[in-house]
Amino acid sequence: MKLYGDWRSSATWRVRIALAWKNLDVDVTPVDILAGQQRSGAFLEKNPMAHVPVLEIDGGVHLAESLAILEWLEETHPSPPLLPSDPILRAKARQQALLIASGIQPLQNTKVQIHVRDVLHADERAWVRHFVEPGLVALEALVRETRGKFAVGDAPSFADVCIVPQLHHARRFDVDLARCPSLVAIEAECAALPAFQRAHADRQPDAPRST
Ligand SMILES: N[C@@H](CCC(=O)N[C@@H](CS)C(=O)NCC(=O)O)C(=O)O
Repeated sequence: MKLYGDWRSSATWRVRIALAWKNLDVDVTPVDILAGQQRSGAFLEKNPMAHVPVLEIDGGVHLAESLAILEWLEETHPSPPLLPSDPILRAKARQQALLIASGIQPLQNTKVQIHVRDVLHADERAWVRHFVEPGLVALEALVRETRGKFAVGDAPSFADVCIVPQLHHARRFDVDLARCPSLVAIEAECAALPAFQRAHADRQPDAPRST
């Protein structure tokens, strides 16, 4: 398998965590989204939406959308799992992951920030904070109902896979996490796990050496 992604992309980071959790090796091909490489003709053939990540699997099939990739990994490599066995808790884990993937991340995306800054002539960092902080406060309320050591019970799930990169991104934009103590505690639990450590943005080959 080959993963096309950017070290700083939270959606790519989700897939890296899942691959590492399931002990799957992939070749990584960096796609520099600040340089616009996701809009090259070669990349658009893999994902016409011009988003990373893309996972290339056997037979030259390209999968995009990080949560669709997580679902495919869970179906094809179920052990160790990233979803609880109880159907309601599975739905809760997916709900929390989707809250981030559909309700928060699209509003902070690089192309959105560039539009806010260069076309609307507004403060893109204030824009990000405006949407991300209430999104995380809502997630905190959901997580309080389901959490153990992790977001849903005592094992990592899709929810944690999304929470870790999202909190890292939030800090880069000075989002106030004071009202999200559960999310911060869960992030600390995840940070102790080797799979989450290997997947960290700063440890990727395309990350700047200084970070
Ligand atoms: N819903 C997609 C979102 C993917 C996405 O937005 N990726 C960002 C990086 S985190 C991207 O490629 N942005 C390109 C741009 O803003 O031009 C997923 O979960 O994979």
